[in-house]
Amino acid sequence: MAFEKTFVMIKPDGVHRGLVGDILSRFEHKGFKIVALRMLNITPEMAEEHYGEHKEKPFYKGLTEFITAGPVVAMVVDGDNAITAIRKMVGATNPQDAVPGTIRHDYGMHTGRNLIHASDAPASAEREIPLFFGIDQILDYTHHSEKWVYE
Ligand code: 3AN
Repeated sequence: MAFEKTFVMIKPDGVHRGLVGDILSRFEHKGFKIVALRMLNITPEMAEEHYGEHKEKPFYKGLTEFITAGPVVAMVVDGDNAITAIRKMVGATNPQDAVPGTIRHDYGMHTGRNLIHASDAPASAEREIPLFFGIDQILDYTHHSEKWVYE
């Protein structure tokens, strides 16, 4: 098994549409462990740091306006192969290309309202987690049902 931590963020559209509980429960029901969770407003500086790689793209301005337009729910999710597995649960960037059963397909319509962010690689998770959480905010505990999730 390859246990790893990934950064996940429910964007302002997910919060305003009342989907926080539904999205969180998908990760819980799958068997992932939430080890850090906070609600916050993203500042323009944080948006620039988080989405810095897209700075030259035409959608950058709209993206930073959107992500700072309301509260987000940030979390660290832990589990076997978590980065790849959660990207699969999230689905393609454009909800219209996302496969049924994924979060973006099931709840979304357009790329600029695609509800959720999840780290796309170990290097991204390592960069993104410290932008939102201090080391003492990431909890180390054993899930009581671990032996019923992992063989
Ligand atoms: P993903 O979130 O699927 O990893 P990225 O990293 O390519 O996608 O893009 C980050 C975010 O930028 C997306 N979640 C989406 O909100 C926005 N974005 C990406 N491509 C476009 C686009 N062509 N038009 C508008 N927004 C976009």
